[in-house]
Amino acid sequence: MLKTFPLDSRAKTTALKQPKELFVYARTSDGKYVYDKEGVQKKHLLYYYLPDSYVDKQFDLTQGYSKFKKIPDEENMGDFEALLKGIMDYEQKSGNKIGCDIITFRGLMTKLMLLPYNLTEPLDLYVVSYDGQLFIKSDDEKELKKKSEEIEKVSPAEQDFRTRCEYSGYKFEALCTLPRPWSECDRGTIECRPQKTVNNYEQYLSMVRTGIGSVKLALAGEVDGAWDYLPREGSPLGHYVELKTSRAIMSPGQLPGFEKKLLKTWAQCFLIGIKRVVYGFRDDDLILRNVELYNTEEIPILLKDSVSDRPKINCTNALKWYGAVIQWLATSIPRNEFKLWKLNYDPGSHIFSVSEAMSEDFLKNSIITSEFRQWRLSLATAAKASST
Ligand code: 0WD
Ligand code: CA
Repeated sequence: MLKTFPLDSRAKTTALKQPKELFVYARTSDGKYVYDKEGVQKKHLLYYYLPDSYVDKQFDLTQGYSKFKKIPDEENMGDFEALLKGIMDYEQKSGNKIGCDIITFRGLMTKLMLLPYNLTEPLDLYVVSYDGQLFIKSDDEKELKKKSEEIEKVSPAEQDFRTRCEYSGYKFEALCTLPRPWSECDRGTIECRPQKTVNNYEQYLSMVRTGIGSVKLALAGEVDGAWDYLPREGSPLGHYVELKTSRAIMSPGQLPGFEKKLLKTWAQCFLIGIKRVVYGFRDDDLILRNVELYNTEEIPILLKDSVSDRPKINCTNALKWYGAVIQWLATSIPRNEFKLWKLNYDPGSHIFSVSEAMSEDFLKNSIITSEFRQWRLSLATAAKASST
């Protein structure tokens, strides 16, 4: 069975639910995952701190490049097993199943939301319908293949520059964050930051419940740090900050590229309720030149007068597409059966479709781990027993 969905579909209204954090988890520097809330918050959340005077120091964002502790690409795909463990842990503590229609990574929903702006790029996702919910994950094999093909296309010199750029992003994060709020850090911790070795193993992840139209989603996303502090009560989402680096804009010709990045950043933050973005602008030698703060809610206004056309950037339009496509997914894929589906966009034919994946039972079983299935079975049994 194949179902297609037109790319010009738009929802009439885009009623949004206020995002709410359900739980947090973290990936440690040795690639393991931890789930205890207190420990995760205490040990793994970073705090933003970069006074303006630091920016004048012209930090070299490639410093320490040779010591970069980089996680291999194949180990850095959206880790579904870890996400399911987090859900299980949360459900065991609360005694209830997460009430939502779709469970996935925020990054995948960013891609889906921006599909009308990336019509030359394929999108390959798996959807597993299980226990009344849709679990969406990336097709890791295809993602890795895309990545290695990208590398083959460019010269070794260009490849080296790209890896340095990637490093400079993580370096910027290391430079402008602290392991604890500023007031609790000693001078050494603050001043040693330029020398700190950089790794991209460590991640703080937040699972957020949100919704658009009548569809509820649980999205897991990486959070770079806290802008100010973590409140003892109330939602932490408004206190988080997203960190980015970009090439300093030196000519009007570079503006459309930045606008597209800003659109992506907006979607990324908007989806899980992150209110602030800090951009570090660097020159072609990867020297930090300028730092700027953006409020997520201001970005659509900034982009209203964007110079980019074909297609013209418009956050409301992206949101209306997202509302429509999410509604379609939630209603067109039956959820009462344990089944594997494929969600594809093909840039050649411009066809966006959902199809049943045949004879790939092992895959659906490996996506939804047996541990998770056992847990959900026991939850269903308990619910049945208490209702009779
Ligand atoms: O294809 C992959 N390797 C992906 C991995 C795609 C999407 C996610 N992930 C992983 C992330 O590493 C993380 O563990 O899934 C988890 C949750 O990610 P998310 O928040 O849903 O992902 P997204 O919003 O796409 O990206 C958040 C951050 C990125 O920050 P920037 O500021 O660059 O957007 O996750 C990292 C990156 O730090 N990240 C990646 N790092 C290396 N290769 C990649 C990637 N392809 N994608 C995301
Ligand atoms: Ca970031």
